[in-house]
Amino acid sequence: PTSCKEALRFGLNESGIQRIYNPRNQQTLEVYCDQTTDGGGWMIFQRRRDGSENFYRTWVEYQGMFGNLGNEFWLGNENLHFLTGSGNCELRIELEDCANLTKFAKYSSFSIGSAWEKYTLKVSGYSGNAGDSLSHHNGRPFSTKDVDNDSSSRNCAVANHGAWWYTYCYYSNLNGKYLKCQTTTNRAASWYTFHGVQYSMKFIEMKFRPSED
Ligand SMILES: [Ca+2]
Repeated sequence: PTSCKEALRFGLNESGIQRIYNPRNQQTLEVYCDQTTDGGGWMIFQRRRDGSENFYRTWVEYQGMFGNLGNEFWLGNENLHFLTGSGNCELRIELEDCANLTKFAKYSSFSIGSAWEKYTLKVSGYSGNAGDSLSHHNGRPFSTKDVDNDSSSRNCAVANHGAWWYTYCYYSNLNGKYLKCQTTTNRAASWYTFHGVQYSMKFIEMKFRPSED
């Protein structure tokens, strides 16, 4: 399969690690598929759940994959570009707060640009109950602590301990610091329209799937 959605169609309907064909290098790529949420077929590209993984990383590290697919990880900007850049994808973000309240944000259109385009985020078509804290970042290039592409005179990635499509600086910071239940720092892995920009989410998952066959 070339996607978790295609894997689902092939009958691979259990969530977990799946090998797919990666158009980037014509080789197989291990990914984590969510085959149950909202119809399934989602390829997870980011998860935070216990703070065990370091997300305060460099541009080169974010280009590749880091972490553990079974726990916390980033699938890598190169993979994201090649898996989302060629067609229409939907984006879904799961969030859970420290009172175990879960919410989600869904976008009907999502893609990540090439390295040449600095992995620019294209996102639109919000629905869900977490509020829209990502459209603000539409059209923005990716920034890391060592590559400042934000629109602030400061370095947003350093100031907010993350890596994101920062403006000046953010409405969401999901690669920020994992500080379970802490609510007093701009470094937190936060989603403004859920609990403000200083609230570190307990659980985060970011996932996409092709929007049509
Ligand atoms: Ca700056």
